[in-house]
Order: sequence, then structure tokens, then C-alpha cells
Amino acid sequence: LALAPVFAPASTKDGFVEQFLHNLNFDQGVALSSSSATDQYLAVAHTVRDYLMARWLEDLRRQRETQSKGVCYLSAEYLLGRQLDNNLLASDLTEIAREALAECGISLDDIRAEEVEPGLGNGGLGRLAACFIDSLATLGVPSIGYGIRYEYGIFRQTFVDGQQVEQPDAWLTVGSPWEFAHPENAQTISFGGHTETYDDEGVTRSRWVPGWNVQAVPYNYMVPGYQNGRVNTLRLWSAVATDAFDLRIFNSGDYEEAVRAQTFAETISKVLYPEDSTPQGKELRLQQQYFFVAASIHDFLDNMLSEGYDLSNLPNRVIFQLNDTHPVIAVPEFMRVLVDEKHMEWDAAWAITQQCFAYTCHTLLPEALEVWPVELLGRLLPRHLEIIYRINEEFLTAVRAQYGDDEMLIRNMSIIAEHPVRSVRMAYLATVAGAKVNGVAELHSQLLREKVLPDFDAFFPGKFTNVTNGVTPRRFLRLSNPELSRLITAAIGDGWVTDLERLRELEPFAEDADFRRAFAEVKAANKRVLSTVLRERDGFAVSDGHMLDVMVKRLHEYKRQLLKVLHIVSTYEGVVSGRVAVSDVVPRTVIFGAKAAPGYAMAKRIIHLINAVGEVVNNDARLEGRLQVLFPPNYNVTLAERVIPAADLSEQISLAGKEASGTGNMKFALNGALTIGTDDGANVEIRQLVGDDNFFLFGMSEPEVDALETAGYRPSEFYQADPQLRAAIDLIASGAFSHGDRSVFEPVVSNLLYEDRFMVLADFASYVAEQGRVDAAYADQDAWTRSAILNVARTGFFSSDRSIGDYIDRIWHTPPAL
Ligand code: 26W
Repeated sequence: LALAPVFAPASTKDGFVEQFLHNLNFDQGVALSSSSATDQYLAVAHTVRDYLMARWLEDLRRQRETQSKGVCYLSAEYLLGRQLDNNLLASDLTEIAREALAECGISLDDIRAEEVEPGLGNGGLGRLAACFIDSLATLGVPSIGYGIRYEYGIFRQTFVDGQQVEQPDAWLTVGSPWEFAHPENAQTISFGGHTETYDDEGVTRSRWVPGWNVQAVPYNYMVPGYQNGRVNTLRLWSAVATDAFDLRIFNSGDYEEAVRAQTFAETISKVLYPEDSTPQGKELRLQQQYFFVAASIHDFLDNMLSEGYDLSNLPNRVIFQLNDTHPVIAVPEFMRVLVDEKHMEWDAAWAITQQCFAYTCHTLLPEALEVWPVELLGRLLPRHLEIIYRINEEFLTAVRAQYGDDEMLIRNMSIIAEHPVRSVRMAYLATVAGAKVNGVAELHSQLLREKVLPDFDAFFPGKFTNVTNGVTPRRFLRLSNPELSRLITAAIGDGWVTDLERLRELEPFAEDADFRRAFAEVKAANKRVLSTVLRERDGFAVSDGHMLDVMVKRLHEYKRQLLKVLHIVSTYEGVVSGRVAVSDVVPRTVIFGAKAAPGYAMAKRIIHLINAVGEVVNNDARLEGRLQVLFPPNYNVTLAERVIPAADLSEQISLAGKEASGTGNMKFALNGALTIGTDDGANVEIRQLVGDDNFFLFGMSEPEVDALETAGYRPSEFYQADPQLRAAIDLIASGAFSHGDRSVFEPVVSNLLYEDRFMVLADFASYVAEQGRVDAAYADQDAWTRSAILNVARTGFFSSDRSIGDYIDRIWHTPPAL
């Protein structure tokens, strides 16, 4: 294999200038004097890319040559965030680039703002995948991430009269400098048609005769490790019409039809579905899922076969990690290739499959568990449905062999559900097929075993495990909080960037008054930065000296943004009713960030309510500016990187037992915000680590929630019994936030009073009481800062490097870094 000699022209300032100007002239086709900020951004990005290229090619060669076991991470979402800063940091080129650009009269800060973030994910699951590929590269694990190159990512959110309006996210309009198209490595992906059996020299075999094809074109993205000379690959697939498809129709003279067919094929990777946790069962979504996993598996197996690798040895070579159920159709596809195409015996193929896949579950909500109607699956992927039936049949035979003919149990464990329509339960298929099944926090994994899949846990001893989520310290501390990073490094050195547990060494500094002062100054500086960002971005004015109280995450009833709203309304109502002296209100700015799924009516109403409450509260002189509610639209990774370092208080207030893990919670604690939270998801582990004194716990525990549910929850009883709660709800119902129109928020109010699936009212009193303790604690700024430092010092556990280490030890068993 001929490799260019290591090519690093940009590793000095002069080299960077030269390469930058070269790229500006020859890639962008402009002179410096006439270049736009976009041209400059692209030329800088290309310069960094050129620098990384030799390392990338070297990694590709190394992975091919060593033949050691590697990880294929299959995820329908990667919420990457901006790339330039991260790739500069990973290459250790940030300062060189800054100086080089300054020499050209350009500010690095100005041009990094030109990058449109690739928002190819909805929320936690997609961002987790992005953190994981960062850690895989930093740890040097042989791996590749596979996914979809959506032409439109998560929608851009705007507010019109306080209500969410969605705009398409055309992130590719100026092109991405970080991607490389490889049309020569396209895969043909088939759909539809029928199956048949045929005689193969006395053996009866099945085959799939598809109805139509599309081409999957891979785009490779560089994923650099942190200053370790490693560059991994993220391979995202884009759908284009097959030539054969086009030509046939073109030749018949029906040009309109040919164009229509092409558009149809290209729809597959057109847009990310914005549903987070409530799958819509849409045909196009199943097409997307099969499209990318089939392309990925064929891509991987092509590489194996070109090496002459013995397929029966695959478990020693690869593990496919399924990021939730979205890629689970990979299981029958893998079986189909082995059995129908490679003519392997079923049992042998199944034994291999069961070692080559592992499944991560990211939810506990029953409505979030994907099921595909048999009718749809059979129409789109007829051979896969047959294979699923056979997997199920053999699985249920094994269940019967162990437990006898317990029909109830068989019905409960069957991969095929019969009601309301006959469907495939993808989580069950993943559990039966996977070598391991993991939840994403201790509590979540426990509830997964005990409540969601208990029969499977009993039947497959040792299959279930936990890997608590983590976040990359590069993006979410080193890059997003440069001031705190400097302070930490000055105190304990910079080893923490790749060994986050070393933050423990900060603990003694919590007792050091000078360090506390410096830490508080960093927080104040981060607030000023945020204030500038929000002024420029949204025209907001952030008041000085306020506690910054932040709740940023997708809008979902289980996350309980409504509980936070009730707290705000209650504070407001207290002042205007005279129950509370305004001088007793501890000044707070509450920041919300949240996108609602476009089809989720209640979530959109809650967004409207937050904006409406903000409108009234922010403009009522009686509050003397002590309570501000800001809701910057279009919360995304870029905004998260500004908000999190500035926060004092992190709101993690889901109903216990509903948030699988949370990862925002980790980012806030790591950046020195204190958490007010329930005993849910990874909050449990955060609290254990930072200590009860440095965490504001409230609300029912999961067993208490369970008990209340069993006893019969009647939210109106809580309303009746608590005058403060009643006053807050009544104020909303009165039309005080809707210009007197009582109908606007009536659905929210009546849902709270008569349904309240996530027990907002039951936890209200406890939440308000704990917020009182927050206010009291904030009054002692020095003690607060001490707690904040301890939060930083004790949350090194939540590095995604540690999560990946756990995946290696508990699931993947891949060899140490190359
Ligand atoms: C459309 C179907 C669908 C269903 C579920 C789309 C997306 C999902 C995801 C599983 C939602 C999600 O992002 N889950 C979050 O995953 C994070 C990473 O593990 C956890 O930290 C969050 O608690 C969990 O809600």
C-alpha cells in the first residue's frame, strides 16, 4: 500500500499560513482580499483536514492490517456539534491557527461562527454516539461509526407568538469540509419484492427477489483522537437512485417519471425524523433503518471477504453495537447474508450472530419501544420477516423446553406481538440476538431487568449488564469552558483531559479561599460570555448577579418542564398576591432550551406556556427584575456549549424511573453547577459521588412512584390539599398568561388535574421546598462555590472514556489499543 509520507505542512505558523492561503486560492477559488468568512472557514477547515489526512490513512491501514477485533457502532443518530474547534484541539493546532490567521488579518473566533453544526440527532442518544466516537478515537480502539448522512438534520426551531415553528435544517448548503464522498464504494440496497425457494444441488434454499434498489453512497468523516495521532472514521450513508433504475425509465422516454423515481430513492436519507421517544411507525423510517444497516454490514463484510477472512471466525473480529432498537433490523440482514448468500447452516450462522451483536437500550417508556407491523415489514423486507419468524420459533421452542407450555409466558416473550396489530418487537429481537444487553445508568439497568424485560433476564442469565453513560471531557469541559480548564490545569496539570478521574486532585482546593475566588470569577466570566451570546443571538438582556437556573433538554412530559413552570408561576403569584415580599425573592434567571417533536401537541403547548409565562413575569414591575425567564429558541450543541459553563443550578427533575440516564446532568455537574434533581437515571450516581451536601434532592423515589401508581394516583387531591399549588394552577387557568383567554392553556391545566401521567402535582411541594433550600444555599456564595468545586472534582467518573472502557470490559472484549 503506497502512502504519502507524513504530510504535516500546517504544524508551524508559517506552514499554516501557506496551506491556508493555498486552500483559499485553490479550493475556494478566491483571493484573501475578496474572501468571505465562509470561504475562510472552509479554507481553515481544509487546512486542519490536510493535517489529519496522513494520520487517517495510517489508521485505515493499521485497522486493515492488524486484523484485531473491532467495534462497528450502529446508530441512526450522531449529534456531532461543530467540528472545527474540536479538530483543531485534537490536532493541537488551535494556537498555531489563531496566530496564523491573525497574520492574515482574520480572527479565529469570527470564522468558527461560520460553521453550521451537523445536527444529525435528536437529543441524548445522538449526542452520546458523538461522545462515544470521540472516546473510541482517543482510546485508540479499532472502530467505525456507521449512520445516515441526513440532508436535513434536526429542524431549526423558531417562535412565533411564543409558539414553536419548525424550519428545515439545510446544514449542507455550503458543503461540509470534513466529509469525503466515496461513490466508488457504494452499496446496492434492495427493498420489496418476494421470496422463493430453489434447489441448490439437492439443498433447498431460500432467496429474496427484491422489487427495487437504491444506492448507498458512503461519506467518510474524520474523527480525530485527542492529540494522539489517531483518526477514526465515521461513515454516513447517503441514498441515490441506482443507474439501472433511472436508465430503464429514461429510455422509455418518461423523463418526469425518471426524475420522480430518483427523488423517491433520495428521500430515504433526506431528513432526520424529529420524534424523540415516540416512534410513529412510518414506512420511510423503516426504510432508513434498513438502508443504513444493510449498507454498513455489506461494507464490513466486503472488507472481510477482500481480506479472505474466514466468516466463521467473525466473533473474533467484530462486534456490532446496536444504539437502541433503530438498527436492530441488522440482525436478520446479517443472518440473511450468512445463510442465503454465503450458504452457511442456520445454526452456525445463528451462533455467530449471537456473538457479533450487542444491544443498548436507552429508554423505559413503553411507548418508546419500537414495534413494526408485520404487514409493513413483510412488504418492505419479506425475507427478513421470514427470518424473524424462524428466530422467534426457535427461541420459543427453547423457552418451552425450559418452562413447559406456559402460554401466557410464551405470549409475553414472543418477538411477535399479536395486539393491537401483529408486530415485531424490536427490543425483544435485539435481546434474543444480542450477546449482551445494557442499560445506560445503574438504576435504568436495574429497572430494565426487573420491569421491562424480567422474563428475558431469567431466561438469559448474565446477558444483562450496565454501562453508565458519559460525556467527552474534550468538548464539554476543555473546549466549552476554556477558563475553568485553565484554572484546573494550573492546579493539577492537564492529565485530566484524557483521565478525568484526576479531577479528584481538585478536592483539597475546595478548602482554598484563593482557589474559590478564582473559581467564582470563572463562573462570573462564563455568565458574561453567555450574556453576550444571548444578546447577539436573541436580543435578550441577562441581568447581573442572578442565579442562573437552567433546564435544557428535549421537551417531554416525563422530563417535567411543567414542574419548573409551576415553580416560576408560584414565585410570581407569591409576590403579586402579597404572600411573599419581593425583597425575599432571590434573584434568578431561568433559562429554558427545548425542542418539541412537531407532532407532539402537548409538548408544543408547554413551550407556548413557558414563553407566555416569561412574557408576563419579565415585564411585571412588581417583581423588580428579580425573576427572569429566558427561552432562547433552537437549543443545540453550540448553544449547550455556552449555557452549561455559565449555569449555577442544573434542573434534572424527571419523574423517578423515567429518565434512562441523562447526560446533560453530567455536563452541568462537571462544569460546576449544582443539581436540583430527582432520584432518577444517572442523577442517582451523581449524588452518590458528589455527596448529599452538594446535591439538592427532592421528589418521590421510583418505588414510591410505583406505590402511588398502584394505590391509584388522583392529581386533583394534591391540588385540593395544597393552597400554594392551587394558586399557581388557578393563575394559569385564569388566563393571566394568555391575555385573559382561559382556553389557551386549558388542555395543560386539565391534563395536570385529571391525568398528570408524570406526577407533577405529587412532587410539587417537595420541589418548591427544595428550591427554598437552593435559595438559602445561594445566599452563602462562598459555600456554594465550595460545593461547585466538589461537583467538578467528583464527577470525573462521567467521562465517556470510562464508559467506553466499561463497554470494552463488559461487552466488547476488544484487545487493548493498537
Ligand atoms: C422515534 C423513536 C425514538 C425512540 C427513542 C427516537 C429516539 C429515541 C431515543 C432512545 C431517545 C433518547 O435520546 N433517549 C435518551 O438516551 C440518552 C442516552 O442514553 C439518555 O441519557 C436519556 O436518558 C434517554 O432519554
